[in-house]
Amino acid sequence: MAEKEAKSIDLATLEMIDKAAQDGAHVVFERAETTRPCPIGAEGSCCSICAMGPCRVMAPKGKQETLEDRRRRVGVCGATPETISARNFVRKIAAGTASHGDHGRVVAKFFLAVAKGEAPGYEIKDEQKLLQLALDLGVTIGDRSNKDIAVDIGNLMINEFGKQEGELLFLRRAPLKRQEIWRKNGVMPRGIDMEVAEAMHRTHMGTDQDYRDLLTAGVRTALADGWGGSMIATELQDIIFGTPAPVLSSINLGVLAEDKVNIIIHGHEPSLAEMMATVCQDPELIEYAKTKGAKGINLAGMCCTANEMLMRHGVPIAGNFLQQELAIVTGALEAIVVDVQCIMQGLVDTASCYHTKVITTDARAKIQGATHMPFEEHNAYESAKAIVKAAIDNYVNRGKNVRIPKYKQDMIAGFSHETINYLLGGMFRASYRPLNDNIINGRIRGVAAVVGCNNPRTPHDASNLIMVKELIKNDVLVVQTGCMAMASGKAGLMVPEAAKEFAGPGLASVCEAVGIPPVLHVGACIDNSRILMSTTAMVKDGGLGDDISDLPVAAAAPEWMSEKAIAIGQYAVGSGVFTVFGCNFPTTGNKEVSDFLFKEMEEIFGGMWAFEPDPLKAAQLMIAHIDKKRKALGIDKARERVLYDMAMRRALE
Ligand code: NFS
Repeated sequence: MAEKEAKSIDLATLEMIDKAAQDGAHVVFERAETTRPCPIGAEGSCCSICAMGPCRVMAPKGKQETLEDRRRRVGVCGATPETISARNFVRKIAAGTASHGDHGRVVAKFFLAVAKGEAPGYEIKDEQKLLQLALDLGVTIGDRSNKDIAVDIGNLMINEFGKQEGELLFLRRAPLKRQEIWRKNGVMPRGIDMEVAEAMHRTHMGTDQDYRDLLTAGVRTALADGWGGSMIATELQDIIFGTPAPVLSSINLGVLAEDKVNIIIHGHEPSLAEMMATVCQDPELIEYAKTKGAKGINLAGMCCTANEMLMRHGVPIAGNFLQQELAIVTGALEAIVVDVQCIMQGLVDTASCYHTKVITTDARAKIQGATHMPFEEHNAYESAKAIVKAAIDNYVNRGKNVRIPKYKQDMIAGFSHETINYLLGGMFRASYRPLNDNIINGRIRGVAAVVGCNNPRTPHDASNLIMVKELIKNDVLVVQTGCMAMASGKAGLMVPEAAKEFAGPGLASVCEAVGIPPVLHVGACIDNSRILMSTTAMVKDGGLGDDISDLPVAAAAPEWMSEKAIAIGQYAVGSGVFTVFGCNFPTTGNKEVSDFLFKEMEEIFGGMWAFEPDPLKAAQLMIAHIDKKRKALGIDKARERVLYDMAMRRALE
């Protein structure tokens, strides 16, 4: 049992790991045992960017290195371990930024198509957000139609990707002091694609060979993700698909149905998912499913697409990253429909033991052995319908070897930046004032973002749970995205009742008054841009300093695995946030590079990285950082509960 628990703390997951073993199906948990990580690559000490290598430049373990040995510990070209480590790190940032950016680009082009009426079945859903964005971007509103305004916005946003000079438009949303820090250090991103291309060039053999310069340039690349590609994706998706508002749904493999056609949609870009949600309610298709002996169609999500559909439609979530193959192992899944990112190639091999169809839909992401059914946005309804039909046709092939774990849990999702604003301040005086006031009076100690992936190198969901519980127990309000949001959802932390059970008295009293859980689901990974907007709103509301780095906030990715997570970490740090990663860290082989990330960055950017694989200790580091910021703001003394009148509020500012 102990060995089993080392794999996951989620009972549905453990049950399906057992079933996979009985069925002879291979899954990630088993592969992680047979394929051990390469210790040289893991610490960032392998350079494989040219054919003179790969060069391995590990420091000798446990003995003092002579100066001469140190001089010789370089790549064939003479690249030092610092350069190699920094290059590897920046390449991860570039890959992560490229992924979020490419997602943002597809959304921007799609947005323009919707605005022009070229994407039938889609429309502008959030007019208020459209107009707000027009104001932010300086697009004329006047008596123009929403469509015309949207066309201008679409063109401006697409231009952000290929721009060659100037600054990305959303950067001017940041606190002024933050913008000054970025300008002073030369890290204001210009065009999103340009930053990625330049990062790839800088890290090419024989180009930038000063690790501090490389890592600083990496901040610019990463900011082009957070305040660029990711933010563009979030903003435009909200306008065409709707800005999330709180919605109740359920999560875990138990959301699959015994007697219906089960379809999981997995990946990241929501345009297909949106249409799938509509098509699965088509009476004609439901009737068709009945002709095959099913009682209906059951759609569920996996990974970040799941977050998107959950927030906007209440579509249940089948699981997070490490559960994708296990959904097939239930034997009850007719189709897993995927687009881009975080899709394991192992799905196809797992599916070979069951009847599940793996359907790829995006021209950029095909998988050998899967069925490719292109999703065409200009013919969205019909292409989604063909996919659903293929799943229905597969229902008759479902075998007898079906076991759906009984576990599922209620959760509330959809706490967008706008929603938090309304919930706290009310529809007519939307504001972060009550949050700031509660931080100042000490009921809420601070805010922590716990985000990112699962990683089979650490027990599935365990670090998240330990960290989040420790934070809320200490009155830290937690906001979550990505697969970590799902981990907390499964554990029952995303319902209002969790406040009473798990939160400290101060946080619990605020949650009770507002009617929110102590752990807020903010969205998919690209929606970490919502957290940037929330921190900015906290600064602008006053009383907590004049920059993001002054706020009593911290961030963490306790079970991260993807390059996107590194890009997110770097833009959080570059935006002034203390950010701690668990599991492992890709620069541990080099002290100089780690020192830059963990210490020097604080002097330059006001935020810094930390690495702490023990989630309890990591939570304590976050709390200590929050307390440090409270002290600097002069709000560290426990305060009496006082009702603020206007004069007092002004005095606070
Ligand atoms: Ni984020 Fe989403 Fe999950 Fe990690 Fe993957 S799904 S974009 S990368 S694994 S949180």
